[in-house]
Amino acid sequence: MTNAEARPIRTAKALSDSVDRAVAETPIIDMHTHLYAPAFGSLLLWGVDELVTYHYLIAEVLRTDRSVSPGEFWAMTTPQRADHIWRVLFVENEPISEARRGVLTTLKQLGIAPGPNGLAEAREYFRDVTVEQHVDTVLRLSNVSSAVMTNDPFDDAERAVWLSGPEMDPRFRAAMRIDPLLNAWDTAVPKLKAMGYGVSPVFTQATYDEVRRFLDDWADRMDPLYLAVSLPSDFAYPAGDARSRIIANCVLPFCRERGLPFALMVGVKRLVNPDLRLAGDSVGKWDMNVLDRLCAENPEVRFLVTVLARENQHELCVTARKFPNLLPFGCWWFLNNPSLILEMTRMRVELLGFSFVPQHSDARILDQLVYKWEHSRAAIATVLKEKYADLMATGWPLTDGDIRRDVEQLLGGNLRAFAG
Ligand code: RAT
Ligand code: ZN
Repeated sequence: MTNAEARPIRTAKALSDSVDRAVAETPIIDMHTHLYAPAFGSLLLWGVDELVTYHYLIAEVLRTDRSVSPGEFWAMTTPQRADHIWRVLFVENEPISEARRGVLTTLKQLGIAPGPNGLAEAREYFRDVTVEQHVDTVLRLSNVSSAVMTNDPFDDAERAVWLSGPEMDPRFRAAMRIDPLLNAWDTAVPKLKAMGYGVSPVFTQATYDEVRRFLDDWADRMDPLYLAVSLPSDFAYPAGDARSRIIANCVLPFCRERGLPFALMVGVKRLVNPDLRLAGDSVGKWDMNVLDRLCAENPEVRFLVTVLARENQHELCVTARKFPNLLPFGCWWFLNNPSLILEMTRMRVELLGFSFVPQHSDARILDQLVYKWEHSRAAIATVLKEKYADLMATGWPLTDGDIRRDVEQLLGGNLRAFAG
């Protein structure tokens, strides 16, 4: 630590500058995205047409211009969808929502003047950009050192890439996602069989052994940071259903024996409006007694947990106070809005100190890293300034070095330590 870093901060201005510097300069481990390393080819979405047709914006355009039905919208090509969304959500209506502002923040950072011509200018910008160049640009602008992917061995296109032995860019890390296994056992069975695993729809020891072999094989191949699943708001455990049986007999032993954290993302209501496809999911409250039970019964398994309902956030913090094997993370999906990030981050600091992961981007399009992190960094910095000011009011001698250490924990260190 230099002398300046060790000297107590004395003024509000010095505190504000110190927090801004630490939050801007600390590289981020983005622990949940839907991005892929370039070796995955077209699975990695990037560029302005993808950015503008993000499913958060699709939900907004279909409610803003009801003259275009979902069927008509889906019949369009991606550039046609982008033209439509740009006209309706940016030109004819104020681009004031968080998802729309996000597009504008990204364009601004890429040096494209925001305004009604933004889409055309951005298309011009992207004309000669390669994916490798763009990965470098976006990771530099967002100061993300490592983006964790969402890797689904049940996905045919993705599985083919893994089986071809791709050259992995070390800036992208794997996370093994097993939604089909836990949420759709009936359809997982034929897929597992086709992959060479001798499972049967009824649960026998041989079926459990084969599911376990599947998990081990894919973990060996992917070297994931954690195992993950998205679960509905009515997720119950133990419940006597296929999901509970697989969790108890395959997933928990697998995580325990391999030392891999189990990430639970809970609170989705899938396809409340199927016409909207990926944009048609909603949110529901979860009975978090289930989490108490999972953490208490499995002290040697580490649980990374994010919950989608705002109403579940306080309980998640309290539960984390009880269980050191639980690390709350992120302001997920409908919670990734400044007002809610502020609320949740304040509550988490008050209840947990700095022992949580404040945010993940959930970026589906590479370019989104730029805005999702610029907006989240601003909210995190706001909360830190308030909380440090309260701390300094007690007379505690806070230094620049302390702030750097804390921010490093929040933006990467906590995950690194928890995931080993
Ligand atoms: O945030 C999203 O884009 C959602 O559609 C989901 O992908 C969610 O984050 C998930 O990982 O299931
Ligand atoms: Zn996600």
